[in-house]
Order: sequence, then C-alpha cells, then structure tokens
Amino acid sequence: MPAMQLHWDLFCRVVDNYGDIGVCWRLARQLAREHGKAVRLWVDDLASLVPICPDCDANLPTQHVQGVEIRRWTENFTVDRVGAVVIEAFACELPSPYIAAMAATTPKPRWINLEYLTAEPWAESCHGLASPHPSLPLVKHFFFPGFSPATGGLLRETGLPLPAPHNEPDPLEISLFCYDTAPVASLLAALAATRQPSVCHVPPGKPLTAVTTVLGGAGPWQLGAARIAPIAFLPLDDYDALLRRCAINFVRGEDSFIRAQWAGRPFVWQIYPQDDAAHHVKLEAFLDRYCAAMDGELATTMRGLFTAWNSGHDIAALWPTFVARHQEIARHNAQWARHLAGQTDLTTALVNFAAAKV
Ligand code: TRH
Repeated sequence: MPAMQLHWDLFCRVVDNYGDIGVCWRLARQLAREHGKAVRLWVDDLASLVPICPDCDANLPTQHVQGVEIRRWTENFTVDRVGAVVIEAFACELPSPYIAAMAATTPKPRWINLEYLTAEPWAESCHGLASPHPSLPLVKHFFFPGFSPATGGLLRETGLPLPAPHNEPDPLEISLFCYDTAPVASLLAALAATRQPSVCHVPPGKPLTAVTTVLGGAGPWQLGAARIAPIAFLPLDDYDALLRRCAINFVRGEDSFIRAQWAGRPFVWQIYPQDDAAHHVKLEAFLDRYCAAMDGELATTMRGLFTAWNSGHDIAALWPTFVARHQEIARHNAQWARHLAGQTDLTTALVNFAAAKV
C-alpha cells in the first residue's frame, strides 16, 4: 500500500549557521513522533546538530535520537536502501549513487525538494511544481513553506501552545539572536537610555561577537538599567521556551523567525542576507502580510524598525515606541499566530503531499 510510505530519507547539507539543520531536525523528529515515520536524517556536518540536540554524538556514523535515525552523510556514500519518500532539503543535491538507486527502484520514491521559506506570492504558484529528471525516470517536486494555505505551511508541532496573555514584564527580558551585521550598537544605546530595567540574553557566535565588538571584554555588562548577559547556546526546546518567556525576541534566518511567531511576543527579525539584496524583497513581502491588520501608526513603527534593523540603521529613535506599544504588539501577534495556526502545519502538509497522486 504505497500511501503507508513508512521509510523517509531526509538529506541535509549544512551551508552555514544553524538554520538548515534546525529546520531538518524539527521536521525529522515530528515525522517520527507524530506521523510514525521511520526517518533517516542524513547530515553532512553532525557537529552542527550537537548544540541544538546535545543527545547527538558527532562521532557516531549511525545513532537513534528521539525516534530519528541520524546518519553521517559522507562523500563515499553507499546505498543500503531507498526511502519511499526522499526529502532533499534546500536543494542540497542528493548523492549520485542514491539518485541512481532511486531510478532503479519500483515503485519510484516520492522525491521532494524542501525549499527555503519566503512570504513572496510567487511561492504559492511554485509550490508543488514537478521537475522531471533530464535523463532518469524520476520526477522531483518542489515544496514551498509559506504563510498561506496555497503553500506548504510552517513547522508547528501538534499541541504547541499558542500565545497567552501575560503580565507586564519587570525586568524586560530580551533575547538577541542576530547576525554580526545588525546595528547592535544602536540597540545597546537605546537600552542604556531606557529607565525600565531590562536583561538582554546574548547567545554565543555572531550575536555575542556583535555585542563584544561594541562593549569590549567578555561581559556580562551593565548599561544603566540594562544588563547584557551572555548565555550558552541552548538545546532547541529550551531555546523555544526562552522565546516564550522573553518580552521581546530578536530572531533571524528561518527557524527562530517562525518560532518567534508561535511564541507571540513582540519580535524583530533579521533576514538571512543574500548577495543580490533579494532579502529586502522577502522582508517587504513578510511585512506586507504581518502588518496588514495593524493600525497605520503601529504598522509604520514595525516596518521602520524591521527595515532599520536589516539595513544597519540606527534603531534608537524607534525603540521607545516599540517598547511603549509592547502589549498592543503582543495582542496583534497572538492573533497573527492564531491565523497562521489555522493552516495545516508543514509536516502534515508534507505527509499529505507525499501520499497524494501526481
Ligand atoms: O542560524 P540561522 O541564521 O540559519 C540560517 C537560515 O536558516 C537561512 O535561511 C539559511 O539560509 C542559513 O541558515 C543557511 O537562523 P535560524 O534559521 O533561526 O536557525 C537557528 C537555529 O538554531 C534554530 O533552529 C534555533 C536554533 N537555536 C537553538 O537551538 N539554540 C539557541 O540557543 C539558538 C540561539 C538557536
């Protein structure tokens, strides 16, 4: 019965940062946990999975963690079997012996390329498109995550709590996950100038580099009523909990950006920068959707802040309004999260898509 599609092979090549592996790990464990799939997650750089999932041992070629079989993906790839569904994450290019084995298998596996997230409208028309292999009897389909039911949706586990009302925080807790190009100096200046006490949690890597470039030393630092505190890189679920706890989250890339939306707290997104500045179009496309139901003044503040944060401009002038309207933004975000949660989640959409007749 082909609709069973028990065996899934998910291939992840780590380009840089944590987004590729963060998305793949979330997807793999949800496929196993909620859909009963036998998932093999092939990763070319296991060391990058360890901080997100400390149960993973970077030295093991094969291991089982949280119901997922994690396999080290090496250059000399030997094929033992082909999955009924094969996910090529972010056009990572499957090993050629594996493609050959797919072509020799009957029935043919469902081959799906999981694309990067974009809010741009064209993702709707490209979602689900087929691309026949030029020489082999194989067809690859493109699966686009997105913000509307015409796309593949967003990663969201079953039972994930949606944002609930919360009290005015004191001190204001902030998490700062950004690239080192963000105008962090202006954020720190704005925090230093604010009378309300705050604690800003700074993970290692690019965020901490950006902060130490401005402040020097190793921290923690006290700037007026603001405490700037380096924190350890947290396992994925603990990081999600941090986002739910903080009053304001700076997030980046793809996966933390989605999580901030489920957390529902006011957030500022730094999009992954692209050479041809295509990310500015993507940022605008998201803001068009996200700000559509805001009143004009709030939309102007949010658009201004996101744009400044992504363009390296001073955010100090926008910060007081953002903080003052914090509760209102949280209410908007709760509605936004409920709206997005009305869509089928990405993993379920993928399971349905893989089982659908094409
Ligand atoms: O690390 P990123 O910048 O990843 C990026 C983007 O995905 C981008 O689209 C892609 O092209 C590029 O990688 C290669 O940001 P992102 O997507 O938020 O991924 C970070 C992951 O790290 C996310 O799954 C959350 C996780 N994380 C933790 O588990 N613990 C932590 O302490 C932190 C700060 C993050």
